[in-house]
Amino acid sequence: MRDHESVHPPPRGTSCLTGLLAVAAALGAGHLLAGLTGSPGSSPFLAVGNSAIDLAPEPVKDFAIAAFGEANKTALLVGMGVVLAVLGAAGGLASRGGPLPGLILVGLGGTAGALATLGRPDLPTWAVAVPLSSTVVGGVVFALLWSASRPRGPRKDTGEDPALTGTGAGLGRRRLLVSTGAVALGSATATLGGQALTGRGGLEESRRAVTARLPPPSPPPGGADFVDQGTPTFITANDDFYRVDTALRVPALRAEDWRLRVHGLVERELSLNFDDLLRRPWRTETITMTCVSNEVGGPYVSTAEFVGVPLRDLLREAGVRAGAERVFGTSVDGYTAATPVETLLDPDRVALLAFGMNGEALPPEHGFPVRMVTAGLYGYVSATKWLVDLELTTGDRRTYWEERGWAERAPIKTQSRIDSPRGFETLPAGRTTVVGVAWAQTTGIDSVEVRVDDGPWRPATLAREVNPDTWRMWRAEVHLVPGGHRISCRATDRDGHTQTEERVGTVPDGATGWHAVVCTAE
Ligand SMILES: Nc1nc2c(c(=O)[nH]1)N[C@H]1C(S)=C(S)[C@@H](COP(=O)(O)O)O[C@H]1N2
Ligand SMILES: [Mo]
Repeated sequence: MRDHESVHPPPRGTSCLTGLLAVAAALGAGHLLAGLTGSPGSSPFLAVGNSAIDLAPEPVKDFAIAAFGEANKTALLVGMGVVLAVLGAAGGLASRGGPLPGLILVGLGGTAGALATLGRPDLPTWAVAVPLSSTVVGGVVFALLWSASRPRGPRKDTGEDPALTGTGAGLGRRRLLVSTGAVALGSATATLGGQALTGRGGLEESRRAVTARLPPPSPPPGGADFVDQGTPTFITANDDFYRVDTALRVPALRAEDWRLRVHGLVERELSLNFDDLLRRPWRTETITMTCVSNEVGGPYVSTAEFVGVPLRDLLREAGVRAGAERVFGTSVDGYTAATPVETLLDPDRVALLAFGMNGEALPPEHGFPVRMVTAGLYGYVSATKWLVDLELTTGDRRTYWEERGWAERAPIKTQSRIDSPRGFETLPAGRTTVVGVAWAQTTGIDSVEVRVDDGPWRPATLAREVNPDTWRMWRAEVHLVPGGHRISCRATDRDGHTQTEERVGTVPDGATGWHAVVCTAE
């Protein structure tokens, strides 16, 4: 039989498609299996993406945050999609002479998926079965499509072109069409099925039930912002609240399934479920949170009214033993952060195990069902989301960000930002109003000053102070003669410390420098 057949390499487009579809089938199958086994993080696409985030060198992460802002995860997913598509197509092309290169590529991809899964702290070891199975699916699909893509026709020496004539070729094309269509449809269905299974099932219901138990949000404090002139609103709506985390897929943890363990250097270990937590006295606290990755003038600062149980109460209930220096928190996705014990025990410090945010249960992206919030410390040492474990420790265990070069102690630095005019805006010459925000959590803002070019510093008018843990809006009238100008601002906190002009970057413990905008008056 074989003697009378000759096998011709398929058109290049078909070869590319074969590789692409094998990748799609493998990832689709993995996504579906991850959903079926209830371990969404083992979906090969997500596991590799998460490992990429964890392994990315610090400058790459900084670049991603700076270039894509809060869309950095979408950018990563799209980038991975493009890379995988190119690899799949290349594997298909390389396999025109025989299926081995493509199969090797599938195997390499599977190895990457397996390693990524094994490396995730939040996944059980058995989850490695998910990328392994999807590798098998990818390999089988590739082999089938590869053989279907070989047009079989009469031997070449008959002089006939099998691509143009012969019923064998026609049948082959139909077979190819049907199998590629089936694989494409199957992959898409599996991906959507996985998406549905790993999705927000039951999460919104759980959030609604929590929201129903919360007091209504306080009315926004009057006189605390200059929204009409261009500052943010004093309270940041949940949808507008900045978001920074390492979670490619937002953990879906229902309040009903949540448990918190408090252990380590304590007299009595605590293990609480959500109802246990809500039985303790709550407080409502308005706090301005800030990310250490916020550049001078940057957007990673927002304010919300949080509802939660003071961490101090829980720590005292557990009984802090001598030698405990840090409260080491772990999130359900394996992220870790540590806060000094003395800060959390300080009666003057606002620090909550929060479950409410602006009158609602925490949104999933902001840590539902329970997160920490601590006034005055950057988020990466004080605000662990999806919190499930608190261990009182001595100082020797490193956290996620400490392993990546960030400081152990990270009080928020006094800062101010100009919100209007915007950089490079053109304004009418003459009087103009400059507005912005300033923050010095726990201390409070004493004054903000503004200057045009190298002119004298002039005091800004401050909006009402709501509490020293929140930002403070300010405004100032300036006079602009026609031409280009540079408007700068600086804040002084109640400790009498004025922001330094010295520009330092965000690593390792937060940026400093004066914010300035360049604009033109005509
Ligand atoms: N589980 C988890 N919690 C986390 C993080 C994270 O990556 N994972 N990032 C921290 C950082 S760096 C900051 S600034 C705050 C941001 O909280 P937000 O996204 O609700 O604004 O969350 C903190 N909590
Ligand atoms: Mo952060």
